[in-house]
Amino acid sequence: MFSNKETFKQLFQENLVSKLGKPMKDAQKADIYTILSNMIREYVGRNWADTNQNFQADQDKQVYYFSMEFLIGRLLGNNLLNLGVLELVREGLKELGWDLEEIEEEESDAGLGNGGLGRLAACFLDSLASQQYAGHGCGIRYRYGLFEQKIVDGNQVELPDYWLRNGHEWEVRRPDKKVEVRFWGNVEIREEDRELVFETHNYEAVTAVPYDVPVIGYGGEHVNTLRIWSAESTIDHTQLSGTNNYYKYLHYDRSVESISEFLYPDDSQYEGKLLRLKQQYFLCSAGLQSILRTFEKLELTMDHLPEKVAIHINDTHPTLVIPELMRLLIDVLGFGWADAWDITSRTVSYTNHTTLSEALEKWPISMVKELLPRIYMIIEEINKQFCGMLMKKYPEQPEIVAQMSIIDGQQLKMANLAIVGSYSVNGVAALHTDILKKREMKLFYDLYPTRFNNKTNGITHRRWLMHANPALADLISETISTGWMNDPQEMVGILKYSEDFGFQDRTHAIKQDNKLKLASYIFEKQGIVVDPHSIFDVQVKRLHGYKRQLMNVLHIMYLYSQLKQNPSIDMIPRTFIFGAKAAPSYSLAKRIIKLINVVADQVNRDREVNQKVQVIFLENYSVSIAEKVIPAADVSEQISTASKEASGTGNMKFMMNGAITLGTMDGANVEMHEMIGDDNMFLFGLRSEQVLDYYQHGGYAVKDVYYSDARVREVMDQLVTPGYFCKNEHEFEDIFNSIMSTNDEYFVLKDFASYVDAHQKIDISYRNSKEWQRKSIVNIAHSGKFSSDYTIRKYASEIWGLRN
Ligand code: NBG
Repeated sequence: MFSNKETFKQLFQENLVSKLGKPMKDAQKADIYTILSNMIREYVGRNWADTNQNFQADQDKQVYYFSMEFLIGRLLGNNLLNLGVLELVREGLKELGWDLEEIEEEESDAGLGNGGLGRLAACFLDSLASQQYAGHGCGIRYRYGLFEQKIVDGNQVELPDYWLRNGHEWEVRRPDKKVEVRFWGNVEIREEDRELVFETHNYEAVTAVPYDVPVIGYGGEHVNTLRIWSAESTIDHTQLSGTNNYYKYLHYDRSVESISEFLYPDDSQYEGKLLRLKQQYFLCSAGLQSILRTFEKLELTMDHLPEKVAIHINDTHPTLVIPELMRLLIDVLGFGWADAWDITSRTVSYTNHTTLSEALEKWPISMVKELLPRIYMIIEEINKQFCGMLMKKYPEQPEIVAQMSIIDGQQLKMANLAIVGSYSVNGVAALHTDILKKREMKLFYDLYPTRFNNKTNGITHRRWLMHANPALADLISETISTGWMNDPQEMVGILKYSEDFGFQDRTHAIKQDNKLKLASYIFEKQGIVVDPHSIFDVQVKRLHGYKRQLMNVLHIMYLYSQLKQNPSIDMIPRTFIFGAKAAPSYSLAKRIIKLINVVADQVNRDREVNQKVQVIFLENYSVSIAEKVIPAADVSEQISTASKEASGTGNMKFMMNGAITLGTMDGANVEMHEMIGDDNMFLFGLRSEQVLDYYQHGGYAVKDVYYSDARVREVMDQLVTPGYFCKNEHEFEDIFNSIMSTNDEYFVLKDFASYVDAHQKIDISYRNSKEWQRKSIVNIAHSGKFSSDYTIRKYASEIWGLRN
């Protein structure tokens, strides 16, 4: 179908007529998008079916990646790329009068995730399929993705993100594969043939209907599945009679549908809602039932499950797979406890993504007991046996048993359950794993030393370089040939050109072109003309205290006041670009968004200053905006308080696109530094051991810094003094207090001086264009190591035991 441009064009036009009844001249952009994506889905249908057939025939071990979030973004461009027909289609469409990039804009972003954790899951799917692993995603088909952010008067306003408005061309509804998930009820325990039998009565049944999305691997032959579940009511409409029943039914129907209604907009903050618990169990139960069904086709006994199936849980959100698998094995399939536990704990593995205590999930016991009575009984039993073992091991230390217990007073600690019930626990960067082992999870590490391991995150170079920055990808291929596409570490081959002026000029020209494109996007969206020759200094990520967007904006306020005092300061013009969503309930984060916007407004309007500094807040940061902004960045701000950012993945995307990191020694920045050294990034701030030491001793004396550093005092005071940035002293008072009265939890003031210095180094370094380009090339050259292809290979061999 895509064998050459002419057949593509012809088929495309035929499809347009047969599917939409339109000739080419009447077609709209949306029609072009619909037809094109439809054609691709049909085209991959065969390989999709073949991939599944082969799995069955070869009895390959399958991995199922359970995640409450898959931030997949748009699929059209990437699917064309992976199928190897991107250029053919681009040219074919052009001849038909359409621009592929504009058509891509027609697709709504599937925003089924919050940030790094969800995007990681999406990169992993791409790497699994592209390396022909049998690895599938298991998630929820939320009707509303992460909220759409509007900025109104500088404030974040959240609107529903109805991403399914125009349908989702990539999915296939599979009603034949539906399963039932049960909530509430009461458990009856009986004895039958001297065995205990558990039966739940008076439960509420919900139908889980899967929608399958093909995950097309690079080369197009291998197609895995992302299966996302939707909740539907179970009652047969025809059985309803009488008004009362009708209203009862409506009520039930609403409550069922709400299960897959929306994604919780929290990032690193725990939302303890009943509905969220329902969502988690819904995913676990539906996903597991469908896995067992597939496994049964192999006609092996269940004790072979761990040889044929690996279930991975992305953070603790899907931890209920552990008791749910126990339930299915014991109550449905008749296994005894010990065998069921053996199978379960050899099947499940777990990734931890954070050490922030507010993000560690804990559920109220009363809620779990009521909503999932049988599951709760199983968790209680797991805990009883686990604590029994601990008491024998630590007879004199009840405090250790108490700390490790899964049930803690009135709460269920999900991380403890996840560790106890799985055979592998991994952190997402070397430093993070180290902190888990030595501090946060030390007791568990002492108990199960071989269970813990590190898997540094990665990003798919196909989306983040080949698709987002095709000119750079072409230049690399032209220079070292195309081997890097399948083995991205080959990109180190461009190192030898890092001092070649011709090569430098070309990378520079590509960056410049990307900056121009971003500048026109900004103009189109916000009517602001930015200087494409200024340094594009970018911080895009979720808004959170520890990520320290506040430090960034305080530095801009400092620059502003310097420029007001002396408008002729010699500095390279700088455009500071932000993009960030705040959890709707995180009020301090929302105040910081307001502050950024107020500062932006003041700076951009001030003619004395705006030739040198401009500030842009990109509304509604999303995967597709990331694809525009990252290739255009000169400086990548990765400035979290050391020890707080588990890994970061944005840092890797920027590096791959030649931006230089301004960062702390945190998360994966540490591993970037190991490869490229001090010369090729701008490091500043406290190290993680220092931060952790301070925490142990109650923090540092914030007032000392405030009183001793006049720059700090000036910008802090501006937060509570009417003037350039605030209308009245209360407007940003809570931000001021968040630092001064919580003892600056995130060390914003403590790191401020070294952050200012680092910015000055950037200014000096950028003046030497050759030197800057050299640094940029070194970054690109070494970024291949962060391709998620390698990360996935490690998961596959060291955790899942998959063959490739
Ligand atoms: C996030 C971390 C990031 C990390 C991603 C992916 C959560 C709970 N954690 O540092 O904050 O890069 O996970 O591992 O979202």
